[in-house]
Amino acid sequence: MVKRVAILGSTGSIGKQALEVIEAHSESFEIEVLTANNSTGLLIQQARQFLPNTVVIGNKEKYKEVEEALADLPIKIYAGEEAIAQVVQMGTIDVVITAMVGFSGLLPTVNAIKAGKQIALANKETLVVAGDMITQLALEHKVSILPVDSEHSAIFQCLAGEFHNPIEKICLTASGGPFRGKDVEFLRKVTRCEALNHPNWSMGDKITIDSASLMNKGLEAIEARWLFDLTPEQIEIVVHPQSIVHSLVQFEDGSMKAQMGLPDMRLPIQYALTYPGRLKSEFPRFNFMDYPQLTFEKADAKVFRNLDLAFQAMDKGGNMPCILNAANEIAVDCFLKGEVGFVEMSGVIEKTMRQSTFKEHPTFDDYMNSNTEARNIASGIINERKK
Ligand code: MN3
Repeated sequence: MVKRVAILGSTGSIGKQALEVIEAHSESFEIEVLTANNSTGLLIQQARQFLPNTVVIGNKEKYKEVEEALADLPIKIYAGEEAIAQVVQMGTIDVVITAMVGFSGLLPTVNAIKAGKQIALANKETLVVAGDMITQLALEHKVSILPVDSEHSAIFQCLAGEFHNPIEKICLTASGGPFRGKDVEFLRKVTRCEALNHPNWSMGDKITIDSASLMNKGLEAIEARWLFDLTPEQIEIVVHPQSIVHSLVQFEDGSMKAQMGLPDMRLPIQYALTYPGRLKSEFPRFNFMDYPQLTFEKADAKVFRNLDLAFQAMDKGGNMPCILNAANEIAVDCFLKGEVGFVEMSGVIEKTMRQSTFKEHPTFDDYMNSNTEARNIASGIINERKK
């Protein structure tokens, strides 16, 4: 059976790699929907190649450009964030790959779950912000959320066939990013360019900065908590600079299972699309002789304070991870614009967490409001520093 796929964020790093996977297995997949925020050139090119039923451009000002470029093809074209949140409900979609960046992934994911679509989740922020609500909703609508994030895919793969066996703990591996082993003094002088230079993975700007600051691992811990129904105490972070062991599960008998492979996002993307099966791939294979040493070390949460802040937010629960995420999105955005230093980002996030309104049992509207409030507070803190 051919699976009909919608890719939200098709011009980003995950979106492009998802299209590579689909192109290599055109007998198994068909593209129904492609969406992008701003990258019209690539979106148009992708639409011409994959001939989806529908294309959505997030930025409404770019509607005409896309419409004119695809006028000779029978493709429906819409614009705006509301349209992205609506098209996921189309009857012809089987699975939605959520590969957009940040909080904007929340509403389309909620709608897709309500419409009974399978979710291949690449937008971790959705679970960070509202994991309780999303997992509950998925349960109600009998929808599976299949992880695309490599660490979570690793755990998911280790859990195959282990349904009734409780997890004792998981180890999320982290590459440590470009600043592994550095001290705070070093981090103070870090530039945008240095932070964007990740040793093992080639990814979008936001997640690359998050990886350098270890916020990515903090967000992933929260993501894992919801995906695998864990307590914060069951989640351990281990730095593994070679990025070959993608994560581990430890069961109650002490046995540990790990999933390994070269760092290549196409593999977890493909597994999310083919689960529970696997499809043959041409991806490069791992060779032990190329990696005579796989090493593991402790994450330095004193230097990389974001990791600590993320665990604090997870422990606190309620809307605190939503606040953390909003403050981080602003901090990263401002760091990329040169408005705040690398180390200062943690200060902005910590202050925002202290100043925002805490809700223990947030509703959907609470999350929306909380996101807006935390963004305003974080922006205010950064503006204050500039004076
Ligand atoms: Mn990851």
